[in-house]
Amino acid sequence: MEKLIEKVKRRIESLAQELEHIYNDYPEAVIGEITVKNILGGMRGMKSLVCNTSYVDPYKGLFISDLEIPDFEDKSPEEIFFLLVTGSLPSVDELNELKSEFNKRSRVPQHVWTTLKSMSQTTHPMTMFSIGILAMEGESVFKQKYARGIPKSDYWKYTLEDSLNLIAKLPELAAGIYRILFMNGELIDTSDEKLDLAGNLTYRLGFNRHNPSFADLNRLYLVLHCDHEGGNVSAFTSRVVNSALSNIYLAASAGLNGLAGPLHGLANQVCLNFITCIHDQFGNNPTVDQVRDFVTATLDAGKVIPGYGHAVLRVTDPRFTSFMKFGDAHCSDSPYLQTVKKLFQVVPDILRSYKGGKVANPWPNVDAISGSLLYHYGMTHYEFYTVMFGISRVLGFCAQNTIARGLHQPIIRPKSVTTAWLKEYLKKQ
Ligand code: FAM
Repeated sequence: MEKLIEKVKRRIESLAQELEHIYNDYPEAVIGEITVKNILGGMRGMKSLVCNTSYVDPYKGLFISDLEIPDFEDKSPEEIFFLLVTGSLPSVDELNELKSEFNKRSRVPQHVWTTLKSMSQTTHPMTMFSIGILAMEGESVFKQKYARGIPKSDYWKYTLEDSLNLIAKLPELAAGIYRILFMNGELIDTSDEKLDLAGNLTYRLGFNRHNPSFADLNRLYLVLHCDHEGGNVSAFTSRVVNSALSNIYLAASAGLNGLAGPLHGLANQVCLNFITCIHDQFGNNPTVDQVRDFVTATLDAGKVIPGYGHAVLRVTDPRFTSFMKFGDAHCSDSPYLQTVKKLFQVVPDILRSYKGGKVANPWPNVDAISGSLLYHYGMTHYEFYTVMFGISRVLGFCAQNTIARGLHQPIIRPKSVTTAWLKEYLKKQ
C-alpha cells in the first residue's frame, strides 16, 4: 500500500502548507456573519468547516476534486475511495493494489456474526450495520497505537489503516445482515473468489451475479452515495466523533446512526414505501392526476414528500439524473420507475407553492429514485436500502477523517448559548 500511503501523505502535506499560509496571512479574516436565523435554523449555510474530499455546488451538485458526477459515474468504489483520499484517480497498478488489499482484509470476524444473529429479527438493518461496525472496534489499530503513545503526525496513518480494514469488510457485513434478516440467516461464502467491493456485495447478497446490470447498479450505488462534503448530518457526526480521537469504527458507526434518520439516508426506504402506498391505492400504473392527489393528501396530513428537497442543492440532484439514466437504459418498463417519473412531473410544482414558497428546493434528491431500481432487480426488502447507502458513505467518512487527522484538526466544539443569553445580547443591539 506504499503508493496510496505516499499519495495521502503528499496530499496532507500540501493541504497543511496551504492552510498554514491562509492562517498566517488572514488570521482574522471574516468568512461570514452568524445570524439568529442561522443558530435557530440548524446552522444552515454557515461556513464553519473545511472539507477537501468533496464539495456540493448548489446548482451543479457533487464534485470530487474537480470531477462532477458524469465524469466519475462509471468508476468503481475503489477508484472513488482513492480519489476522495488522495485527490486523484489511481493508475491501473494502484487500483489493482487497492483491490487486492481490500480483498485480503475482507473477512468479518466470527464473533460479529454471533452478536448479529443473537439480535431480534425485528431489528432495523441500519441498527445491525452500526452495531456490526461497533463490534469490530476492538480491532482498531489506531486505538492500540494511541494507547501505547504515538506522535500526532502518525494519527492519519493508523486512521487510514483502520479505514482500509473497515471498508474491506463492509460488503460481507452488509450482505450478511441482509441474509440474516431476510434469507433465513444463510450466509454466502466467497473465500475462494477474488472479488472487488461491488462484486463481493452482489455475490454475497445472493442475487444473480451473472446479471451484469444488477452488478452494475450495485457499483453505481456504491459510487454515487460516497460523500457529500462535510456538513451533512452523517459526515459531520462522524467528523465530530473522530475529532475526539475516537477511532474510525466509532466514528463510522456514529455517522451511520445519523444516516438512519428519515430526513437523511432513510429517505430512500421511505420513498419506496411511498410509491408502494400509491400502487396499493391506485394500482401499479397510476395516472398523473392520482399521483398528484396522493402527494397533496400527504402534505395535508403534515408529512414531507420523501426524496424531495435538500439543504444545499437548488436543482435536481445530479445523482438522481445519473440513476434515471441507468433506469432508462436497463429497466424503463419498471412500474416503480414509471411512478418515480410521474412524481417528478408533479411534485416540484406542488412544493413551489407549498407553505407560501417556503420550500427552498422543490427538486428531487438521490433518494427519490435509488430504491425503485433496487426494487426492480428483486431487492424488495426496502428496509435494507439505507444500508446500501451507508456502505458507500463510509468511504467518505474514512477519507474525511484521515485527512482531518493528517491536518491535526482540533476537537470540534462550537459554543452554544442559552435563550436568556440570546435575549440579553439582542436587547443590547
Ligand atoms: N416535503 C414537504 N415539505 C418540505 C419538503 C418536502 N420534501 N422539503 C422541505 N420542506 C419544508 C420543511 O419541512 C420546512 O418546513 P417547516 O419550516 O414548516 O418545518 C420548509 O419546507 C423549509 O425547509 P427547507 O429549508 O426547504 O429544507 P431544509 O434544509 O430544512 O431540509 C430536507 C432539507 C432534505 C430535510 C427537507 O427538504 C426534507 O425533509 N425532505 C424530505 C426528506 C428527504 O428527502 N431527505 C433526504 C435528503 C437527502 F438528500 C439525503 O440526505 N439523503
